[in-house]
Amino acid sequence: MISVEIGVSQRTAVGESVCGDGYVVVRAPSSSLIAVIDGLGHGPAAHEAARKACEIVLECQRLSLADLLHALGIGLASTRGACLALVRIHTDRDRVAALAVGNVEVVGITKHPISMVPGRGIVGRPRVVARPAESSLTGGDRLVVFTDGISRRVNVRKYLHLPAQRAADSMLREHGVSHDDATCLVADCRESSEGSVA
Ligand SMILES: [Mn+2]
Repeated sequence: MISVEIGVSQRTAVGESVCGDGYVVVRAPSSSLIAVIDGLGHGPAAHEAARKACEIVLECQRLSLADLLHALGIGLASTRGACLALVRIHTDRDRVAALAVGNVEVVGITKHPISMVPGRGIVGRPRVVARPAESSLTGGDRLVVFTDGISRRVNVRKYLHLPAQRAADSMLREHGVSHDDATCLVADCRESSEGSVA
């Protein structure tokens, strides 16, 4: 059994009044579901795509990641579309499943590597290809999920000494780009005794 501590930092692109990125964290007794969404471009149309995606993740939270992605594809068809990452941490089985489509990165600083296969396409448009990756998790593992408003050059290991929220804040501050919405989510796993709340 593991427990998960999550920190999120988000910033709206300079000159915009609404954020085109969105995220959802759903905690259930045996798992935590994380979605980080980048509505295409920025501004109100991107915000609407991200908002709609968050709504669908909440509605369809019980689906497998592949089925959830399918539901998102249908639900976002009326919007501009989005890139996104979906991560499910099975706290009861010490496992993780993750998939990403487009420029939302999932980086694991984990004992057992997660072989992420970057998905192609834009969710909400035809021909999206994405395959969930799975791995084991253990106490001390960290997952970092970020949109392309954070420079890809960020060295996520540099922030390992910081707790989740401070790490997310620091990565955004030091590697956020001003011309795009930016979201950085950090999930830290800890060993926890049986029966405690994840
Ligand atoms: Mn973006």
